Amino acid sequence: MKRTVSIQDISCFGRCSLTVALPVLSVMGIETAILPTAVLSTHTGGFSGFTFHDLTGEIAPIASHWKREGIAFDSIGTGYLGSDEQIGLVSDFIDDFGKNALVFVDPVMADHGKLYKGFSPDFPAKMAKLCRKADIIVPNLTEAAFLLNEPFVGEDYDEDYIRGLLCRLTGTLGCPRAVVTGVIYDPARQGAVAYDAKEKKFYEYYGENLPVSFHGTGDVFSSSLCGALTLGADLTAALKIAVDFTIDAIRNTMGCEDKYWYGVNFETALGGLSAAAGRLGTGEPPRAE
Ligand code: PXL
Repeated sequence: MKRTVSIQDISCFGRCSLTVALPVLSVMGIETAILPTAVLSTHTGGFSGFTFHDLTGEIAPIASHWKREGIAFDSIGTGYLGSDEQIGLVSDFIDDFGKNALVFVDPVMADHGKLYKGFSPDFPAKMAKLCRKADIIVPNLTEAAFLLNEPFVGEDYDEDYIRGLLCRLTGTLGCPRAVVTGVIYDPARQGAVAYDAKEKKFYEYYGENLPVSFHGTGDVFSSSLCGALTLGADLTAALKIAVDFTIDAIRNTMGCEDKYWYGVNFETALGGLSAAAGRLGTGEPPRAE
């Protein structure tokens, strides 16, 4: 069985970060350890008055205990990190545990052209340094612009822009693969485009562009993508699994837009994800059409 560790906060309510990653990775048949970086009553995007209990001081002691136990991981997945100090500690964790592991960094910090609440303007440069240690990074278009210190182009882009962005992400940040999410060329389709800088090859996969927006869909996408890659899927199969799962989850949440910040009903799409993950490596396509 593959083993992963997911490093991000626990937002107790509001389906994102660890409350998404743990069930998603588990249902894909992956043993999932967690390294919680903070406990919040809810995430920060849509609720007011949330609590925040910082767990930065726990990261190094947990890592040392795992070292003493000889615990190793097939992959390390990182998500929302609340401070520069946490980025430094996670970077040390990757040095200690990442030699034989796939290092998957989701540089969670921004959306819709803006940094999330609580992040200082110099945070993206620190996150860019962490991305250098990754095998693969998964920014949305806003995060990609912040990582590169470029203006956010909004919806005004074409295929050349996306391909250039991916080349700049891998070239400037120094990670071999990058995926950008939320790509829409044709208003009917939405998906993800990836670039493998060693192969000099692009990959893309699109599904239906549903006319709704919910909080937490990035975490649904990235945890399923991390799971598929951990199971040995190539980028073609992994993008399909993650995009299809995310769109299923969004479709199953339509009608709940009045509470968009409660996240998506990804629970109702876990059965399909489990089946798709189970078909990986069997020579079958990752998902029945
Ligand atoms: O979904 C990303 C995320 C994770 N964790 C916390 C957040 C957010 C986005 O707002 O606030 C605490």
